Amino acid sequence: MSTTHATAHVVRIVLGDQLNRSHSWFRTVDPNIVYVLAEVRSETDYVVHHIQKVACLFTAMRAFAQHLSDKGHRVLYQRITDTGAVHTFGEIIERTIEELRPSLIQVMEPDEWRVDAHLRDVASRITVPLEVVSSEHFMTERDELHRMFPGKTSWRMESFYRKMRQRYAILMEAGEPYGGTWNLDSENRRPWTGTPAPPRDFPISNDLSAVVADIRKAGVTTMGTINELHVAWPVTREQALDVLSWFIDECLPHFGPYQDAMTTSHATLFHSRLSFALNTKMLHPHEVIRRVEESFRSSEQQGLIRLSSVEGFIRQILGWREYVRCVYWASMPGYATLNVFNHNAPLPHWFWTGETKMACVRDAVTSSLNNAYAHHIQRLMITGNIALLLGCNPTEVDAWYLGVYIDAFEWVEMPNTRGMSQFADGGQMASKPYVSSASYINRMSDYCSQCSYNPKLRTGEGSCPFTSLYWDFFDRNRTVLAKNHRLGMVYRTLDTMNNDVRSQLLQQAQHYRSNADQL
Ligand code: FAD
Ligand code: DLZ
Ligand code: SF4
Repeated sequence: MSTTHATAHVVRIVLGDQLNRSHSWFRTVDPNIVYVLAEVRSETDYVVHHIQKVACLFTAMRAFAQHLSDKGHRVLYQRITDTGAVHTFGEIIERTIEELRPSLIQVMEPDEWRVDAHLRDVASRITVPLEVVSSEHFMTERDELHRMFPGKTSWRMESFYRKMRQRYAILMEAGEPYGGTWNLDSENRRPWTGTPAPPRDFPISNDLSAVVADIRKAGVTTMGTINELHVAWPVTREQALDVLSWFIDECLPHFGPYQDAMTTSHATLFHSRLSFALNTKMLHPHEVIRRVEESFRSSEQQGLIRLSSVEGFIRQILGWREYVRCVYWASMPGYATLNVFNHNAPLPHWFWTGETKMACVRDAVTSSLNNAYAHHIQRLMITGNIALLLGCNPTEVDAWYLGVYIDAFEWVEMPNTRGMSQFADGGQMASKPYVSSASYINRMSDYCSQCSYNPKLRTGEGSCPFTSLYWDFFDRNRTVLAKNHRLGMVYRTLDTMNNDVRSQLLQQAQHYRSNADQL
């Protein structure tokens, strides 16, 4: 890579999650423009990240810089171990100004409020103008919700999603949703009992030992484990495209019905594992959606791929992914402090070790620590569920999710965690809290048959913690939740419960909450 110190007219900073080869910046090669990428401690240390996340991100950044250099662009790349390395984006910019004397600094709009605020602060201090351009990645603008729903302060994903389908003519026919229905979520709730067969081998295995050595040498604190010779995440666009093809061939036909299924025998089942490639912008959401829709339409005659799978998958990307980003930008920075239930319990130690007797939590946490991954329903209905039922502090919950997952960047992590999963925003995103007792987990997984607890027991020795904690959660949060019309049935059941039964449930829950570390 070029490290020339000749001057440059323009310096363009590329952040670690902006690895978009198709960005208009890269269309022409100009010797007056220098691209800067940097491994910096401000980003490795704002939370304790999973080792796979840092290793994959650095590898993807290095590969991207090499790609730009191969195309003839001038590139400056700072490795975390470089002598004299500086460790904030501001210092990188200041040093670059000193060395290259540019007349303009450009950045693509960052996706996190924290970095956005930092860059605004830097812009106010430096003498060279700092210009922010679009990352050309998302299918909406940051302030989309205000334009889509003027005057509203809470927004539902479903109306957003329908507008997006219409705007981009995705799964539409003559102005109507393809097949006559917008949302086939009700068809996406089958448990998996061994058939259909799980997908064949994932196409990616990377040797990341060199970059892991750099991370360790630099003394970055990380969590989780890594088999550094075989890391199964895409780190280049080519690899990301291979994962997309693998997903379409191996997983998409079954994605819909088994989207919410959980099993100890397969960590990812029919999920795509595309989130890291999407969030680092190696793939564009529209191209993923297009490929999936095209493969559906071309297989339609043979009926290989169900509409519920295609619609379910597209809804995640065109709907949820864009929607949470818009919620983030419409609600920050205040969103990061919301805690409607005043939950303040610490996160139990087993979030960091997986050492719990609850088989469902053990599987979801162990997968998270070993793979930097858990699929959506594990994040929402296992780890998120137990954290909410135990009354954990949403800031601690946020930090765990932001660190542990390969795909975690605050713009997508926080609305999902603090909003959807912890309901800390009081219902800005979700119409009711996503909590469940043992019966849901037992129906959707094979966990309970392998557990020390009994999903059928509500109280007493060996009773499933989820069940007593579920009733306790609604009982103690009555003032916030009782008026929610979607919870009428829950409160009617609680109120007509035999007094002895209710107090035993609440006592059991109190016992579990006081001994959360021992669960
Ligand atoms: P698939 O199930 O194959 O879905 C396809 C794609 O749809 C994903 O790659 C992702 O880009 C998108 N998607 C699906 N659900 C969501 C969603 N709720 N919000 C945004 N995009 C979605 N996703 C992240 O990318 N980063 C996070 O930090 C993150 N944190 C989460 C925290 C919690 C508590 C919950 C409940 C969900 C979180 N999600 C997050 C959403 C979702 O769980 C992951 O996107 C998904 O598990 C990634 O795996 P996959 O690529 O195999 O997804
Ligand atoms: C997540 C992350 C990490 C761990 N390290 C770096 C880094 O060293 N350099 C960098 O440019 N980006 C990194 N990132 C991604 C940034 O945190 C991300 O670009 C911002 O938070 C904006 O979303
Ligand atoms: Fe989880 Fe309860 Fe089932 Fe055990 S019995 S796996 S704790 S839901």
